[in-house]
Amino acid sequence: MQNNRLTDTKIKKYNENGYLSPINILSSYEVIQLREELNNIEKKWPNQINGLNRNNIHYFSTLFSELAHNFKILNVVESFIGHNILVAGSVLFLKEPENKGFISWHQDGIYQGWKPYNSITAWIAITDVNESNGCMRMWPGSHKNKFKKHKDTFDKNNLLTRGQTIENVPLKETVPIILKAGQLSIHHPMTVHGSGPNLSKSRRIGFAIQSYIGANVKQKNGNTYVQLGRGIDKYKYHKHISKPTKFMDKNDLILRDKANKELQKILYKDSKKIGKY
Ligand SMILES: O=C(O)CCC(=O)C(=O)O
Repeated sequence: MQNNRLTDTKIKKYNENGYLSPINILSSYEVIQLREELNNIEKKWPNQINGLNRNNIHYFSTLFSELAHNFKILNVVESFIGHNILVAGSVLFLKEPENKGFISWHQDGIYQGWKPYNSITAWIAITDVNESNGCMRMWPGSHKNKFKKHKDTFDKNNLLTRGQTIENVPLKETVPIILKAGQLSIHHPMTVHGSGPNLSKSRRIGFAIQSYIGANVKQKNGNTYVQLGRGIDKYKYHKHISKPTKFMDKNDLILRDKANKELQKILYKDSKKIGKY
């Protein structure tokens, strides 16, 4: 990798498997800063990152905003969705120690409303992640077979919005995504993936930019707010917002609330019920 640009072999691997990992992004100092930022927010404003508010922390945390706009991540993402990149959302995937919370087998693109599917999820490990603390597992090649049927379960331990689940995934074919804190894993919107509970004694934290989209991508189920990640947006399909300039700015929080309400409408379109997130 040169200047964090992926080699042709790596690009081929992503196209074959529908995911790529691990990719080194952050130093241990940067990871510690992010964890401290989270601890601070949780201590003083826990409701700002709970439930629906696990979405879009990068609207009001300058540190997480910098992460969503990290040039190394953008260099990776550019190889797959092109130079004109929009940051269209983020999610904190936090698993408490010895907790039943899990993520069922699913494909990200099914309820996101993007068209065309020129998008990518970038998942950054904020702690080490492994099989005992509930790392993601990917089903290689599953992105080539379009969308599969998802059943909404609303299981109380499921950390997905609707508890949407694909049945009969061949577990033996799935691969654990083991990462050191600061490493990145990326996946295609049609790649089947999920993760088990955290059986360990410490937290597992992931931050997903979900998603980076190409400027040519429309939202067919509602409104999405975006930030320009790189390049230009000649299409202007979405409302552009600025990056935060200070921590916990009131106006940025108001904007984040609006964005999350719009996101909820999209993710629960045609659902009989609204879940926790
Ligand atoms: O954090 C996890 O275990 C799963 C996250 C996920 O499903 C995603 O980023 O698409």
